[in-house]
Amino acid sequence: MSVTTRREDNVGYVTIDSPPVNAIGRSVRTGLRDAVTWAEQSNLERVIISGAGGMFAAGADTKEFDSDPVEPHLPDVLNAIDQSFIPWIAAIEGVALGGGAEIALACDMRIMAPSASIGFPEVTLGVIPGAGGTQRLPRLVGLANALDMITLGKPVKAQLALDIGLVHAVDEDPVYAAFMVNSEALGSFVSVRDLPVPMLDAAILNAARERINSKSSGQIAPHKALDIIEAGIGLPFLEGLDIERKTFLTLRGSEQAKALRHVFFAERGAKAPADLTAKPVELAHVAVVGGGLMGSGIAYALLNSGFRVTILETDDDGVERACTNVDTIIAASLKRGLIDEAGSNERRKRFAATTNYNNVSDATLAIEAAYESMDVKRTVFAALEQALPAHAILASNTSYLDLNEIARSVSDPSRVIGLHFFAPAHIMKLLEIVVGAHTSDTALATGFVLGKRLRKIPVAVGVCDGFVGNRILARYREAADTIFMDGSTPWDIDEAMVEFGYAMGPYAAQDLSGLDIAHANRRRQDATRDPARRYIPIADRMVELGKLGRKTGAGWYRYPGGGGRVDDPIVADLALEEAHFAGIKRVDYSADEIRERVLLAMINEAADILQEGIARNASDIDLVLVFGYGFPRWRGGLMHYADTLGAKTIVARLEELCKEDPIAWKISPLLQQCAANGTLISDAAPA
Ligand code: 3H9
Repeated sequence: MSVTTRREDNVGYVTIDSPPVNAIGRSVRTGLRDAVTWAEQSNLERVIISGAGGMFAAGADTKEFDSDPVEPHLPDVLNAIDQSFIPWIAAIEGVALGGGAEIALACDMRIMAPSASIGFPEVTLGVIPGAGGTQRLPRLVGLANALDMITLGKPVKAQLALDIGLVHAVDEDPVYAAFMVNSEALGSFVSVRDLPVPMLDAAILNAARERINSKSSGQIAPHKALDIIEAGIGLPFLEGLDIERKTFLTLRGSEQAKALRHVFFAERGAKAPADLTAKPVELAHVAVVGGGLMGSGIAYALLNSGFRVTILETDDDGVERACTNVDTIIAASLKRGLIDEAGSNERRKRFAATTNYNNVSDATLAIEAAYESMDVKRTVFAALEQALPAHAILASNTSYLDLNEIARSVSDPSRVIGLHFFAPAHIMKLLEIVVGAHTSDTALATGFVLGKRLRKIPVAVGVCDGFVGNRILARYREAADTIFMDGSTPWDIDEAMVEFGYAMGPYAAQDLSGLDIAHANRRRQDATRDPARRYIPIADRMVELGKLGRKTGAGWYRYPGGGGRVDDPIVADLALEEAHFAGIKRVDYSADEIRERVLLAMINEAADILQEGIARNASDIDLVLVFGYGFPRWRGGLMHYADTLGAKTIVARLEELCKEDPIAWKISPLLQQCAANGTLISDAAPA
């Protein structure tokens, strides 16, 4: 019963009822097709279509995209609605997305609730609208608006939908409003397909093409959407519909669409494990230790989710700095229209900064974001143990330090967990939840609940140097530095990775975060580094030269006058020198070779991470890389990408690379197993 029908007098009510999001699968399509026949046979005066549970429809059921399309097909069902002699009115609450929005476009009239939104997010799943969206929307809202909505995939709110002519009215009760529409007015509405096509405007098309090139580089679907919209302008409606359908079906089976579907479902799967039944600690007041950029970002994220927050600092200057930092974020959010005046005042009321640990005696969670030093952490945790209630959870935001050692600073280490945020903490979606040797299920459950309340993507990870994300990042940089020293330049490596789909390459990214952080890590690792492992000294030379990145005006690149980056021949010379000292004969790597080496190094490390149980599964690694480290979403994450190469191919290539350096390229046993068994890396589980 995915679609229900009922009549009251001569009005028919058709309700899409397919929880949780009214996705349009086969049974909904069948139900809608039958509803058209029912309405016509019942000789109704009008049909009002809405969605159950306060949600119109979330679009096609994307779970069906992995199998062949099955009749009835949505475009045919919508053509039947469109051509019906009974007027249909779409009453939209919640969201009308993708195929849901296309249902609305096939109706004669559309009414939205003020809080509802409507849009065509198909390109975010690597496809284009496949049930008339590319042909009906330009007729309804004009070329520029249609290109914006379809190629960017961003839904619009009711008021904007009204302003651009996408809907006829906005009403608190759209179903009742649809019932009240005057019959004469209803009869005067023209079906969207019969509206004139917009003029072909080269300037608008070129602007959209440029925007796609800059914002959606590497992605096929937005370009295809533009092409089909453009082609539709010169074609009769049904012919336009036909090329749209063919393109939709081709894209549906493409690698990019599969990758984007994988990330979509992995994101939704990022939740507490089903067997985690412990009750989380109740959270109302959270203490944050340290009001630097990370601590204040965490504090703001907490304020945004309704918590009372107190930042703990060591002295008055620290308190003042913390207040200024949080205030700056509040003011920026206000300026960007993310919150209003009342919201900013209310957040300020829930915030305090102090040096007095007694002020957090009712906090049930503390998140330490202090300086990355084990001594500092030990002192902080001992103080937190004294100040907070005995059941409170004590979390560290450490990026690299051993959580188990931190936990030893308190008498009950089961209270200690890692909550690794990514800067800026109020914006970045990833949250690594670090599970220590003694972390209790209560602490873990609290971490997941917090992640959900902060609307982040929580991923449980185990303890090791760098956890999942920074450990792979370290290998990424090591591989890049080796390529640089042995025959390339930072700018060639950056360009190769941007071509792969990263917004910026490893060197440009490091210039942003600063070379000193990785330097401090290398010094920390000196004592435990395998002495037989090749060490690339160029980054140390950079620090000696004071080239720490953008903040010093020069890093891997130069930033003359604080402006855009330029290649730096001095940096290129460092590699020549070091290669000369080491007696290395440099080679000229192609962009493909650069990408291959860097990505294989990351995949190999990630496979070890999975085998060691530092990550629970391959999808979690994909989430970490996509949401914390800029790995292109449309490649599906590192492990999904690895499967597109295939474990056999990867291992064969790693065997070649092993001949160059058997330590750096030591092949992960997990990859070897997958290659030998012919199984997917994404299906592999920790040993
Ligand atoms: C399309 O329409 C193509 C057409 O043009 C052409 C057709 C011919 N399918 O996100 P949530 C599941 S392409 C299947 O946590 P929220 C989701 O996996 C489609 N399942 O809730 C989760 O399952 P679980 C274009 C779907 O309230 C549960 O529903 N449409 C779909 O935070 C709850 O989801 C889109 O791209 C789906 N389409 O957000 C919209 N959508 O509980 C995609 C959701 O087992 N969807 N599920 O983990 C969304 O943006 C959000 O889910 C939505 C709700 C805003 C609707």
